Amino acid sequence: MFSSIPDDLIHSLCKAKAVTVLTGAGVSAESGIPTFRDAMDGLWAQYDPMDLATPEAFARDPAEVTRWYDHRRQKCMAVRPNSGHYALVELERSLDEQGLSFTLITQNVDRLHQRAGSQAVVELHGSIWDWICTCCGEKKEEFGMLCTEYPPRCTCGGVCRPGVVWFGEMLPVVALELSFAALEKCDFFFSIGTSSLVQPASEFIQIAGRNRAKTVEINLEPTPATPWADWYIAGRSGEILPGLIERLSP
Ligand code: BV8
Ligand code: ZN
Repeated sequence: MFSSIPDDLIHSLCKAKAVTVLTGAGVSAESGIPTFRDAMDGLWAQYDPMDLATPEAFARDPAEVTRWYDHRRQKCMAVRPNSGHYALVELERSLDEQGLSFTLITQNVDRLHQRAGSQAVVELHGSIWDWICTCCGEKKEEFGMLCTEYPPRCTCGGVCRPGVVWFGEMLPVVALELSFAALEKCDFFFSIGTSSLVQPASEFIQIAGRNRAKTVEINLEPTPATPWADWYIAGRSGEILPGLIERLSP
């Protein structure tokens, strides 16, 4: 179970004109996708994601890195969005209906938010379903398709890499611009299911707070973001979010 949702949080959210949400791997955990800090399973248990999710790892062994991503893609294909994803779809719908603003910034690459029906999604770290040719730069989205060769090849013959942002790589400019605009505009900010250890997403709650937004963190455990949260609710997002969104409906 989780700690209860404070009335003043509900009152503040009901008055919000622009809501920005940041999600991390914890939001997909209840769908069955291991978080970055969970031990990887089976064949990959002895690997540290922080080592594999780097340009150096791909340069060293593109076949191994693309096998790892294909293994994760299989997991993503086998699971469904959970009640936390759907609660965020409901929040977006109700704000849209009132002509109010909603932006969902996700660090996740699994596209479960979009599969649940979220529309205004900013993929800060790209998508595990995209392949980008390292030679001609062509980007292909192959949702639901697994690799037949490792690494996959482009029609130009070039080697393809996963369409995600690796550690040490710059974030997509458009995703960053959309994120900072949403942080500037929002008067209510959620940080949900993230350890708040990876920059620049880990600074978003501070930016929102400095822009006078009310901030809430929903996470299994406290994080470096917790001191910046007006409210911290410990628990599972799949349990907390539906109850929270339900209390908004008149
Ligand atoms: C950048 C895509 C400018 C790939 C990811 C030194 C050298 C080089 C770089 C750096 C450096 N020091 C700092 C940096 C910057 C670096 C960084 O922050 N490193 C950290 C590790 C210190 N950042 C970058 O490199 C970024 N680029 O800054 O560019 C630059 C460039 C060069 C040098 C300096 C600066 C790019 C970062 C993007 C990396 N790519 N993903 C892939 O997926 O394979 S990051 C990846 O890990 C995820 O996308 C996510 O962002 C992160 C994991 O974080 P979380 O999502 O928070 O997941 P985690 O498992 O950690 O936590 C889950 C939480 O949920 C837990 O707290 C848990 O308690 C909770 N939870 C679990 N279940 C539930 C739950 N909560 C609620 N309900 C539940 N049911
Ligand atoms: Zn190509």
